Amino acid sequence: MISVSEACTQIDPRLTFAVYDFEAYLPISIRTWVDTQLRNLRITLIENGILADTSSDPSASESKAVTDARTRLSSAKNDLDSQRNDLNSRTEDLSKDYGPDDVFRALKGQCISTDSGEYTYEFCFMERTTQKPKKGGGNTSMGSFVRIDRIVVDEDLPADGRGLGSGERIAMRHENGQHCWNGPNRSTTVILACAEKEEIWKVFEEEKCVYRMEVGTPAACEVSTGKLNKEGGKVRDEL
Ligand code: MAN
Repeated sequence: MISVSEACTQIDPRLTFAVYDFEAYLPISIRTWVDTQLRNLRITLIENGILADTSSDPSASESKAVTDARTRLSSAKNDLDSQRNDLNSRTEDLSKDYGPDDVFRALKGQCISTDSGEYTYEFCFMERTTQKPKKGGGNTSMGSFVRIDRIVVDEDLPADGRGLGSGERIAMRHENGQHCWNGPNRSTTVILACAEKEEIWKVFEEEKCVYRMEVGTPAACEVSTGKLNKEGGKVRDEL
């Protein structure tokens, strides 16, 4: 049993002096009654979050109301942090070049692949190019997307239309892929031309670990039907 003065101290330290002498003069039955009342009062105060519950953890010095408020504050802070991160990544994304009129934004992360020679090649729009040996083994990075350029090509267009043709084309540069033994870090230029659907037409290794992919996409049709002209490009649209 805690003494009346101890119980009072836990409720309010200023009560110690007031009850210290008084308690000694009380008959035991009344002391027990006062003690029970104080216990009940203490329990009520703890249950209502006004007083800290130090019975199981003597070092606890916060009331439930304060602990609850602290938990709410910490969760609001986490929420704010995640919204800030989200805003930062959206702001960063808005400043990225997704091509004329952002035509490649909708394709971001879409991947297409084809087999060529000993490898399967994959191109993920606005992200990366990779090479994977057909007979098994891990992926080799052929570069991460860095920027969109325009290059002039001059090639015969195959009868099926699946080729670059000639004129100015969008080129997506991918750099800093896996280091090539005795050579550079792998890099890839993906050249885009108009097609009915996304597909890789050809893959070349122009020099050791420097790759070129020719890719068809409807997004390149939008670009070649005037958007480049508006910006002063000299497109000869032969598709
Ligand atoms: C791998 C592939 C090839 C490349 C060689 C260079 O075999 O990535 O494309 O030419 O490594 O050692």
